[in-house]
Amino acid sequence: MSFFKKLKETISNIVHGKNNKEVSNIEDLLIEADFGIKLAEALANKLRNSKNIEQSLKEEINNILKPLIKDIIINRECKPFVITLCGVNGCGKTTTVAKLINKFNKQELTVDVAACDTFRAAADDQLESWTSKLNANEFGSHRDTKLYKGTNKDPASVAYNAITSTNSDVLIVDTAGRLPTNTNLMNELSKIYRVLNKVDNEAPQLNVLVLDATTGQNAFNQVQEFNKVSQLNGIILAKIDGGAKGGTIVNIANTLQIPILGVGTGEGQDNFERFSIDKFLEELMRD
Ligand SMILES: Nc1nc2c(ncn2[C@@H]2O[C@H](COP(=O)(O)OP(=O)(O)OP(=O)(O)O)[C@@H](O)[C@H]2O)c(=O)[nH]1
Ligand SMILES: [Mg+2]
Repeated sequence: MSFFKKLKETISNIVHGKNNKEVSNIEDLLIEADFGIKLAEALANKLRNSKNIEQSLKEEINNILKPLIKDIIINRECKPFVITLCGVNGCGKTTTVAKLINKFNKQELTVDVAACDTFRAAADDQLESWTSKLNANEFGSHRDTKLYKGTNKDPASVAYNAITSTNSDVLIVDTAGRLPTNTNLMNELSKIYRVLNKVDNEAPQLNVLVLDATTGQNAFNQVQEFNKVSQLNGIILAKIDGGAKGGTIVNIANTLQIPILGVGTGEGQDNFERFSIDKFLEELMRD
């Protein structure tokens, strides 16, 4: 049964039975829907005296999300404006690179990409097919004879070469997928940040975690662990077309207060939008 169906059932029991136990059922329901224990408790308490629980829940979620929904605004005075994308394997980073190049091109910004996923051989081809399609210059691919250092490229050296060589307005750094439990790979990521930061002490201007919106409770840990390596100042929710795990997203927003900078709505370069709270609530409350 969907979250909303269960919620409606519980609400109807409360309305008819005025049973206090049902209010704690709402808390359980919110926990079950991945809102996290603390937030579920806080929300259930707020809803306790509400005359219209469904409406109040929507308002509470709206209040949590609204201040965190932002667009990516490039500061044109800061050149290059560096955006790093990190996240677990397959979450949608490289596709997001393409979506961002496309978005910035429409704003008449020039974009370069640093191919810092040196882990997978196929990563090169995937990124290159996007950058050539979208006319973005790419640093560090195997066709980049000036910067390519053979196999076993150090991703931090690709990042260094890119930030010191680019003439573009924006530099997007694609990184390899990694699990936050893998210390070596997390150290490799922090080296990328350190190198960028050494060249420009404000870089990366945006440190974005790409999160697969369909990930359940584990998403909270992912965000928390990546945030420890280098403070995130944005989240992009990829694959929201696959159905978002609503509770987790509200819990992440509420607890970690990291801005949500957009959503991926498909596999194409145009499938990138501002996060819509209305659509999100509609999805969450769907029967
Ligand atoms: N439906 C849908 N699919 C997406 C979206 N974003 C990415 N994908 C698909 O998800 C798969 C993985 O996407 P990638 O962009 O390669 O993910 P990644 O994080 O770069 O993967 P690794 O580099 O291997 O860690 C691909 O098949 C993409 O087409 C999205 O917003 N919606
Ligand atoms: Mg990738």
